Amino acid sequence: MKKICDELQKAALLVASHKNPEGDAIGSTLAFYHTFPDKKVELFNADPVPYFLKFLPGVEKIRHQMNELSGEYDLVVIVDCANPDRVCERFFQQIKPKFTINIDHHESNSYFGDLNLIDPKASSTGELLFQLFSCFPQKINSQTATCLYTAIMMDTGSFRYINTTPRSLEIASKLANLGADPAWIARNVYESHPPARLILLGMALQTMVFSPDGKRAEMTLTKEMFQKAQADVSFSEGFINYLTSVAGVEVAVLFRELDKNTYKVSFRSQGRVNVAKLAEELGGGGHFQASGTTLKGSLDDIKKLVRQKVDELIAQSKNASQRSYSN
Ligand SMILES: [Mn+2]
Repeated sequence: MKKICDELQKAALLVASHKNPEGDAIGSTLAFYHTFPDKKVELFNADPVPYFLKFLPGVEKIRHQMNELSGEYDLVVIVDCANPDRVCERFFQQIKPKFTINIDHHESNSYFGDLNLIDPKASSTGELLFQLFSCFPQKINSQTATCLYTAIMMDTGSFRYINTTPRSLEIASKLANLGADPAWIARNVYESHPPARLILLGMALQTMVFSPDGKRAEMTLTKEMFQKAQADVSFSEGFINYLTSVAGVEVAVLFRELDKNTYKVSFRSQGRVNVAKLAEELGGGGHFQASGTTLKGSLDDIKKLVRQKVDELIAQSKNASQRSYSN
């Protein structure tokens, strides 16, 4: 952390995070912008900012096309990315940074930076950044606090998942003291949806399937449903949580059509089954309680494979005790 703090003081920065961004990716990216108001800080994300994060201060500063970036960078900071191609294809080939700092909390991180700050026990990258920014003499300002609070709130599912620790709660409390407004942030993230989101949710709920023992639950979203509801991908954020809200469900699965015969498969665990392991077996990655992968093939074949893998894992985890996050 000390070494990273020293490097951060030296040069202009380019900060980037993973495509298809959520609160931790965008909040962590923006936090750098607000932490160094007197220095050139450029921000990049390959995909647009989802509507429920547009309230965050500074979102308009994020560039989305690589040709909008000024080119030569001495120092690039990558946040919340387990590996470099999560940023986007050809990012590193095109940018060729002289020095890369990698800050993340994914267990599967490949340590691709010249300096790596990786802590799988941290709830979020936002939590790590709070600790990092505490190295600087200046106080964390209210914009940074808002961005970091949003990052932690979203990655802990509003302080409900097993990554909600005394430390993450303590940091959230400190951020509230530094100017983050929890009620205002929650209203913007969770209660500012367009009606089309509920139309899409209605369609998704009709596709619900439970396994006979009720431990596996799934839902399917097709491109046709998005068209009918006039919704884009960001409208389905959080749908999978409706499945884990059902008593007895251990693993929830959401199949989302990306293209003909290509599906994004997302997993959520109620906390007993490690879905990071599941996603890795299927070529993806993520966290103990939230993970995903992309699979090719017919929807029927994909469902068959996924159901078998999920059921196996649930059976294997039969005697596993509740995972303690501090282990
Ligand atoms: Mn994260």
